[in-house]
Amino acid sequence: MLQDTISAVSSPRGKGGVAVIRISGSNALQIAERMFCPSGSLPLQATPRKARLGSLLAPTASIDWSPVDQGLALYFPSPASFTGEDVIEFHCHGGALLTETLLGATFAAGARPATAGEFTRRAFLNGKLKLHQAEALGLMLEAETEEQLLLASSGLRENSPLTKALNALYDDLVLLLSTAYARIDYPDEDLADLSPEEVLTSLQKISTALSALLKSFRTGHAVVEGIQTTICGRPNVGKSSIYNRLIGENKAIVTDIPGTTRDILEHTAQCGEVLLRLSDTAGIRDLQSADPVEQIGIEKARQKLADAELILAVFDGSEALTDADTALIASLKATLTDNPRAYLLFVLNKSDKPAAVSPEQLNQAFGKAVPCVAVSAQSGEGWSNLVSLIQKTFLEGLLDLSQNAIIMNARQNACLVSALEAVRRAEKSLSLGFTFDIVSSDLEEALESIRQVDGRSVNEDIVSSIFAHFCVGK
Ligand SMILES: Nc1nc2c(ncn2[C@@H]2O[C@H](COP(=O)(O)OP(=O)(O)OP(=O)(O)O)[C@@H](O)[C@H]2O)c(=O)[nH]1
Ligand SMILES: [Mg+2]
Repeated sequence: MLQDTISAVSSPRGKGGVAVIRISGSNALQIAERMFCPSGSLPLQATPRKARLGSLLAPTASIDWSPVDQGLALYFPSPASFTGEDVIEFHCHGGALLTETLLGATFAAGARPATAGEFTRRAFLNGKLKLHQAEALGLMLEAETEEQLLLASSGLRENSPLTKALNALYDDLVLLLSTAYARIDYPDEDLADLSPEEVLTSLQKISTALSALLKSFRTGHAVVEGIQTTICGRPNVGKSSIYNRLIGENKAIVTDIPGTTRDILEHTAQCGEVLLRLSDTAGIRDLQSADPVEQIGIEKARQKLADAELILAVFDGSEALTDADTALIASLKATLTDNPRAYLLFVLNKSDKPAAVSPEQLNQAFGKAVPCVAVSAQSGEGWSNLVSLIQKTFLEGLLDLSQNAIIMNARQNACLVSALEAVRRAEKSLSLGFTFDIVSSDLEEALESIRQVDGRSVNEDIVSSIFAHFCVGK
């Protein structure tokens, strides 16, 4: 499969100033010679990595191969190209029909249509990109926030903090394994390498590094996927006003009539460097005092709490706590038992008015201390405290996205969790005095998990699923 030559339009479809057609594979140059006539005497082959002006030819319905455009061609000989294969790029005028006609010409000259992500997949298979770098590239193409872009561009660098951290773990594990194997193969020899105590110290160093890396997933997840956030509270406390201020638009209806919001409203919001996937919900109160439509809304609000990662429990700080508030606080205790990953934050809204509730009262009702911020959704008072509390919680102090090694997806996280489990098993075996052959099988497992993160060893189905998310032409 890898020997065939693929082509695709690498710029977005539709009308544009310039379009880029990319060809990769062993016949790329031959195809370019069929469809590109360079100006000047030198053939394209003689000028690698240089933009050459010339005529672009294509067969049309009425005439055989003939010039259809003037454009540029670039020839990147293997292996110094994006895919590691011979690559040709044509830059033509960006007319939709013109681009399709030229793409058709590449097929007529021997290329086949590239599948989604196939150029990047070839780059990975030819060792030009590690798997986690390819994932960073995927994030770069999808990035909608500045933070996602920063994380992606850092992850894409050849010497990214994540690559360095993975390489260090890999090298340490290989060194330990070679020690273990030397001891298995030559048990009677007085080997000058690591003693069991030194191996244990190295294992502890590896597990500390793995734990630190795993902690960074909280940040990666907050930046890449966003935090599922549910705003809840009794009616009229200002949930929708908080939602509107967070998203920066007046999307939710705000009135002084309790029970205004019925359906769940959803939107993303950038909160400092954290992306929130926000849900505004119906005010939760005793079902008997709600009409049938509101009752459905209350049920939906409760369901939204079950899978939240962040719960903003809102209270009207200008009014004494009501029965509905205390009932909600009691139900939140049960919610956190069922959904322990949720992070609860109390928001005392309407701080522009005289305070009638204190954080201590809320803590007392809840039974333990919960972080609390006083804000006014109306005036914006206290807003920066809310943003920095959320940011501090989810970024774990890893604010420099370009400098810290940050795991950016669940696949990388799962591999590193397996690596840590295996290293911990090895530590335990060693401290219990087990032989090196037991320890080495755990170390092999840890090494295999690291190999899966960067793609040194990875299952074909996983590779296919990663590249299937890319667009055609990438
Ligand atoms: N003074 C003051 N009034 C506020 C503030 N936030 C919201 N309000 C007012 O409180 C009332 C209710 O606001 P909403 O945002 O609709 O409250 P809600 O919790 O979404 O209400 P339901 O959807 O009915 O559950 C409106 O009259 C708002 O203008 C605030 O910070 N200060
Ligand atoms: Mg509302």
